[in-house]
Amino acid sequence: MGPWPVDQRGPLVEQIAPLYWIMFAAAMVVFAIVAGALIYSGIRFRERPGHVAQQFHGHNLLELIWTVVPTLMVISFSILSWNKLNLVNDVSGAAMTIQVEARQWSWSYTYPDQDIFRLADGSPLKAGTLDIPVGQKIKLDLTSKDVIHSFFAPNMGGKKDAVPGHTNEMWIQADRPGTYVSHCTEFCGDGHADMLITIVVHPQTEYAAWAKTAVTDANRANSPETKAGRDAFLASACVGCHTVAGTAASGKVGPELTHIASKPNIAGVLSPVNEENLTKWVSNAPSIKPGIVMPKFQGVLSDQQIHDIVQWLLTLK
Ligand code: HEC
Ligand SMILES: [Cu+2]
Repeated sequence: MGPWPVDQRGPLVEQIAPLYWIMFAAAMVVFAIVAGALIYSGIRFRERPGHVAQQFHGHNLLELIWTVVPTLMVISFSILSWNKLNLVNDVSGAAMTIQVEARQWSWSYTYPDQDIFRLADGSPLKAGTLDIPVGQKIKLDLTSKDVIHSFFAPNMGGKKDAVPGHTNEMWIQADRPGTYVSHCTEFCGDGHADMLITIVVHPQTEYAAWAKTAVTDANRANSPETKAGRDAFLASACVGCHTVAGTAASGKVGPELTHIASKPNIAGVLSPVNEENLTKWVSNAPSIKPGIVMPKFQGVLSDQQIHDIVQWLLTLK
């Protein structure tokens, strides 16, 4: 996918892009005039043998021009932006609302309380990617658990901050299926660079099938017997590095763990994938594979927590 101003994939960004180009062109014109005038006067009026550098004070016409012109520009940009902002804020008529929660350093999306998103325990589906159907207006309710983050869907919509204790509304709509990867756009700490936003746009006819798979994955990952392990996993650093489909874990640093229990080995070095080996790995991966970025969790998590996490991983077949 190209940069959003030249690769527009939805009605909202089609409205925003022309304004971007107007402002960009105006900025280029101002830059050319200012830089041109600077270079011209530097050469023309400089001090040189037989020439004293000229001094100017109180040139009324010039001062008038460089006060009035920028003022008019700022006023017109404000009016034009205000106009587009109204469009970004206009969430009326959305087909559905998805709750978006940011935390250091991942996003989680809670789908509406509707039958197709309902898990076995009655709660709505919560996932680490934003999956939407093509051609529909989707409202997003943005909030944050810790610090201020910013949600940006460049090729199909606007950008808004996710602020703790507050809900911001925006909407997105895509007119072509595909996977769109964007990024948190508010510096939010160490892991900011890894805080990706993944939006998957499904063809209308395949959306229900996606929801069904996602709910099945989530039910499996959500089983009451292994809930303690799942909760411990989701509350620890694991989520920042690993993805488990059907949960809020969407890290991209390490391999996906959605089907870890069906793998032939752990990280290519420990086999089979059983309780003993997983416990060794999670407790102290660097001692097994030196130099690895996955830290040791012995002493960070309690033995009970590691045990619970391993029990849960074993159900991810
Ligand atoms: C800083 C990032 C990071 C964190 C935090 C982290 N991991 Fe990992 N993990 C990795 C990387 C990278 C690998 C791949 C290592 C390799 O193959 O060399 C890995 C591999 C694994 C594997 C083997 C995957 C496979 O496909 O073979 C498991 C299981 C695993 N991690 C579990 C966990 C658990 C459980 C936690 C939390 C307690 C955790 N990881 C935290 C980065 C991380
Ligand atoms: Cu962030």
